[in-house]
Amino acid sequence: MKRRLTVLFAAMAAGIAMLVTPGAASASPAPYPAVQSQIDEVLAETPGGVQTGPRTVEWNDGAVGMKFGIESWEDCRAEQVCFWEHDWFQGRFVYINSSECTNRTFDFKAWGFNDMTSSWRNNTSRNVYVFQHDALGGNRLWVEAPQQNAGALDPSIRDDASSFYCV
Ligand SMILES: [Ca+2]
Repeated sequence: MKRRLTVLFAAMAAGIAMLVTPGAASASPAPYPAVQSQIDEVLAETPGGVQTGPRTVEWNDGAVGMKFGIESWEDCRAEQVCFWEHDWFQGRFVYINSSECTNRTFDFKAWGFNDMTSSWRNNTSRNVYVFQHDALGGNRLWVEAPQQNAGALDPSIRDDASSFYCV
């Protein structure tokens, strides 16, 4: 948090400097330019998504969301099931509240996250069943027991998850 504030203050200072000297050379970059372009991409391909913060897109009134950049294990909150883009809970991740996912089927493509999961955390009391193709098709790739996680999926099942449900 402290580092983010430092970055923010630096950006604010740069902005003030530009106001004082309008002729100054190039503008300083936005704090998370790469993140915003990733968010724009996801919004373009997933109807119903709403950007609710500098690093957050939400669906279904916030019951499902995606966060981008500087993510970690702790970002998966209580009563959430989370799927990360990279090993060891890095990169963008999708989270879904347990009440939303229970006894419903979801396709990752609804959030621009098809075939992208490399690590996961199940921070709920539910079991989660993950499948290879849309609508629980293909092989069942793995089962997430309550309060379990996987930091690095086997290459045979990494980047293959397309749908899941929770019970
Ligand atoms: Ca797949």
